[in-house]
Amino acid sequence: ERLCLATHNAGKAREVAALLAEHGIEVVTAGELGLPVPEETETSFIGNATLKAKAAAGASGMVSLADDSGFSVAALDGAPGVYTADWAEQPDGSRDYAAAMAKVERLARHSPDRKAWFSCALVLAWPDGHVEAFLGEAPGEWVWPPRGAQGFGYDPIFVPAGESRTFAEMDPARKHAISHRAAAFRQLKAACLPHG
Ligand code: ITT
Repeated sequence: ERLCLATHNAGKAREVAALLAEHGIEVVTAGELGLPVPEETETSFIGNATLKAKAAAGASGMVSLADDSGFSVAALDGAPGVYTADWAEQPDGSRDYAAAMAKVERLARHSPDRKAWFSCALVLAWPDGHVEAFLGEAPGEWVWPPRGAQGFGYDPIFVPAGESRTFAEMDPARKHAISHRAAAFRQLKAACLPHG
């Protein structure tokens, strides 16, 4: 079985590929296939994941899986949320996550409320237009300064509920057991992957 992974983000691709590999599913990414990057015009994780999965299924003719995810801070009314990647975007198109994390700290440091969460929408799209959508969350707190070098994106400033280490301080297997991506994947698995 081969699936198109509708992402151009290497960190995500690594995590989703690892989750799928346990089920014997091989992936090829939209980046590897040279598919165009669709513009994310929706205002929800599910909306953007649907748009990316459908675009990849249409262009590749393969069953395609998209991940739209983000980081939310309670004191910022859920920002950056669907704009999590945009907060890291530089004028030259590259991404600076140290700057994005510093922006979170600058805007949220005055609030005693440190609650934060990651969200992950996973959408599977078939070439015939059928879609299945799943949403997972990981609750926790944001911390400052950033800690750890594993993972990607905003992992160095997020400590999941009940843990003392940031996602970036955990080994990948631990993050995979408790992450927003793992929560969404468990639902996808229950609904779509053959059992036994
Ligand atoms: P694709 O659309 O090509 O998949 P993207 O990076 O643009 O890649 P999103 O629009 O979904 O993806 O943006 C997600 C943002 O949230 C991005 O900046 C990530 O770094 C961040 N993010 C998502 N999951 C994360 C995780 O598990 N740990 C840390 N940061 C994460």
